[in-house]
Amino acid sequence: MTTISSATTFQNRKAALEKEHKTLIEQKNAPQENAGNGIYQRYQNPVVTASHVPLNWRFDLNEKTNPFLQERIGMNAAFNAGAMKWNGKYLLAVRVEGIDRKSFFAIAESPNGVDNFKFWDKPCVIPQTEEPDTNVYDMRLINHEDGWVYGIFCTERKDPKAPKGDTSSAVANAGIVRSKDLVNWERLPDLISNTGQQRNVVLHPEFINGKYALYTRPQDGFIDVGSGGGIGLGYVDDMTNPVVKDEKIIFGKQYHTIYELKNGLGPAPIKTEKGWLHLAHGVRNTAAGLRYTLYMFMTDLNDISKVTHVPAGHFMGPEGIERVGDVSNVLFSNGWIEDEDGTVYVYYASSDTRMHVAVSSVEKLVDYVINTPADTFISAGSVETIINQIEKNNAI
Ligand code: M1P
Repeated sequence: MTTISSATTFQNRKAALEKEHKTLIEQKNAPQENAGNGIYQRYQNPVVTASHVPLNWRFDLNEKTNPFLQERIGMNAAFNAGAMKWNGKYLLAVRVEGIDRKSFFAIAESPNGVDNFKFWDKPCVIPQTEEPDTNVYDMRLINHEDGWVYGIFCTERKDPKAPKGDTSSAVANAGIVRSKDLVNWERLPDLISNTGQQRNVVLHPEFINGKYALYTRPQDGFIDVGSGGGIGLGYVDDMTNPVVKDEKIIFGKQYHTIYELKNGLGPAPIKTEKGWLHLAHGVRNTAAGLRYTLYMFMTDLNDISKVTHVPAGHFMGPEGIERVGDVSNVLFSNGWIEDEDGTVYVYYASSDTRMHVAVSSVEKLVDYVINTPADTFISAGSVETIINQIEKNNAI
């Protein structure tokens, strides 16, 4: 009987792991081969997964201390990434989740926006407030006109009011950091609002009447938005003292829609000649649990509280492999990039597990948002909308 020496095992395993990792990172991505819907084109491969996390984050690579080359720090998922173009590169601020259930942020960079995403050397170090975050996730990156890049994320801590023995109740709020280089992050105080817990908070990229404008999502509980909910809008005088004033719901949840149970804004909006383009997620309940889809809407260029266009239904819903993961039947997006030529890279996560990209353009998205029929909220209305289209087509 032959035995494999630990040295051989170590060296063989190291070579095999490095080869697998390189192949994964360097795998070319291409648009899916179908005619699609004319609005966006999904790409074939996920752009970032837990397996993209560098080997030296996961493995102790010292043969003396790890002779079997075991994975010491496992990664569970890589999803819900903020996005921005930075020095000509496409960056994702990925929510990486370890197998210890803790999420953290790490920047992955691609030369072309669709493949070759490589993580920077180390995960982001987020300074703590007086009360440490138990978990942080879903960072939105916003290049604000004040010259700072803001990262607004959800910070979660144990609910101090939870009854004894309740080890799962939590409180969610918006944590805020800012940076000039995306390496060194300055922590600002957490958001101060009077409307309960907060998640999916996003900073508008421009000042509005000299104030910072924040999209919010007030909620009564950690998961249930309760009587609260909807996408809110409020104003902050100074981000170093982020007290939200005049918070009003600009896009509420609505009966028998894809945002019946709750909704939340995705990335910061894109400015176009016709209005501000928004990407959001809507949640409805089903016998199989919650279903998260992405939807779009537009707000007025001069009054960002005024919703001007809302296409009916979802923009993207989970398909195929996207339907399966740690939290199945979920699409979530908190990052997109508008390129100089008007191309839009929509980065979306499926089922709280992996990141994908779909490619569109400002022109196509504006056409979609403005010219897609709106929801009539009743079946008879949907039939009327279809018949109108058939008759217009018959008249061509
Ligand atoms: O599990 C689905 C999503 O649930 C939450 O989003 P929301 O507050 O809108 O329901 C977040 O935890 C999000 O990270 C997660 O993807």
